[in-house]
Amino acid sequence: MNRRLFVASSIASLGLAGCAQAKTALTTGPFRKVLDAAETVNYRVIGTRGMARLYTDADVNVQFRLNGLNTPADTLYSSLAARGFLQYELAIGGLVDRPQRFSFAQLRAMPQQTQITRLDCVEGWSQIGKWRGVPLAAILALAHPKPEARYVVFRSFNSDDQGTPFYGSLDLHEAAHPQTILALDLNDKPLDLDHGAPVRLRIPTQLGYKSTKWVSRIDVLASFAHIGAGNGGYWEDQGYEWYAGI
Ligand SMILES: Nc1nc2c(c(=O)[nH]1)N[C@H]1C(S)=C(S)[C@@H](COP(=O)(O)O)O[C@H]1N2
Ligand SMILES: [Mo]
Repeated sequence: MNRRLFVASSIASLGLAGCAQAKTALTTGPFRKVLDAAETVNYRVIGTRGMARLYTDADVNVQFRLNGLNTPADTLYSSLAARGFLQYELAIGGLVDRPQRFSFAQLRAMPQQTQITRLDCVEGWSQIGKWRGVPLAAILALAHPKPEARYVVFRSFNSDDQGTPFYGSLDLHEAAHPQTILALDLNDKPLDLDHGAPVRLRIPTQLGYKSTKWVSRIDVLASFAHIGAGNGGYWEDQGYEWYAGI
């Protein structure tokens, strides 16, 4: 039996509402230990070398379901959105030889990949979407990570109701996976605000909570121990596994 699905279904069967509400229950106690042990097995044994399944246009969920924290409503995000994200810039920094800044137009002008893939939420639902965007590997190649770099950390424009900022991370290997993209379009239209405009991560080889919406900047780092509560992401800080390969 696939351990990863086992862990996902254990979470669901505990009645924890996955990404939308789960808070403290997963972070402490014996269940936390089970998750940690399963995570080690998943990461070592299953790995991230496979390719996510590709679907066809006929499979696409046109009304793509939404999940997660609220769409950002702060003045910075709203003013960028009001001008069609023309002033948006995506910075790539940290342990790189050549820090980069991309305007929205520059991102659009780069070679794009289209993929019809399924987003699997840990809450137990899936949606198939036609995603189009820039392979993250291309951006990392331009930035040229230093030898000590291990992780790619994605900052987001959104925060939860307590003001805790959203972030996520991948290791460099997962980040450079050929199906990991910075998506600009969903179902042949520019991403709408709710689905993560102007730029969201789309990583179909991992559970939905790793596909950070509303990406505001990217840093290449040796460790994520000093970000948030130190577990590599907002949902990971709530108790989800850092490694979420499917
Ligand atoms: N910034 C940010 N990205 C996020 C989330 C979030 O709360 N904030 N939720 C994640 C979760 S749990 C899922 S399942 C997917 C849902 O993507 P969708 O709303 O486009 O369906 O976004 C992920 N990305
Ligand atoms: Mo999710």
